[in-house]
Amino acid sequence: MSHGKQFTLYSHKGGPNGWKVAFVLEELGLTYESVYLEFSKNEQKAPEFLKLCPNGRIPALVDHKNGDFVVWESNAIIQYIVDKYDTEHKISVAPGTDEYYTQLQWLYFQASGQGPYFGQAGWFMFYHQEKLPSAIERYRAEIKRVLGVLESVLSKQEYLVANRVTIADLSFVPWNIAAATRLLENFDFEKEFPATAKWHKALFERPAVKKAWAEREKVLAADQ
Ligand SMILES: N[C@@H](CCC(=O)N[C@@H](CS)C(=O)NCC(=O)O)C(=O)O
Repeated sequence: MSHGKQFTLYSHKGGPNGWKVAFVLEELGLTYESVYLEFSKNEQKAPEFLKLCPNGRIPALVDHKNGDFVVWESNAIIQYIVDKYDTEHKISVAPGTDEYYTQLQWLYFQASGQGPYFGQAGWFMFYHQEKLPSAIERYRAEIKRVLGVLESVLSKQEYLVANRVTIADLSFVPWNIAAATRLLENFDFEKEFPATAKWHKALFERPAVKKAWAEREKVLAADQ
């Protein structure tokens, strides 16, 4: 490690999953160096990266303060970060409490219910070699279903856990940006899911989230 920062974050400039880790590191003021892998060169499947992350996908995090400990899977990464370094529970709840399992519940739901389905919508819209309208329709319907689940809860409470922002909320931000901006057609977020849109906007306006997202825009623009 030559950069002198606490963490190395293996990420991708465009892909949503690395950015939620950046949000959490920024929220906690932890130092990190991002290494952006090039999917066009298949760097995420290169032997050096597979040694860190056998799944061959970003993100992966190396904690240089903890003997170069490596963790991958974005929600496992953010759970690791807060369990170890958010001891004041600024954006997390205390391990072992009931709320901790509610937080875990939303993190599992994000990783199994939001990420893969929103990702498949993107795949069938932008990358699949054939145009398969039924597949696009299926995953778009699933996006709306997931937003409906969030709406049913957020219309009764401001945040998912403990009445304040936690990693559970932050984990949904990158894919909800994709839903709001490019995965759905003729979509009026505020009208269809008002409480979820309000929650999403509040999260997106947090300085840590804005800072990480501005970095994303900067590194993407540099490639143009
Ligand atoms: N469940 C994983 C998903 C990771 C994932 O799908 N990452 C994408 C980028 S956002 C990736 O690395 N894609 C490259 C590939 O599949 O080869 C997580 O949350 O970390």
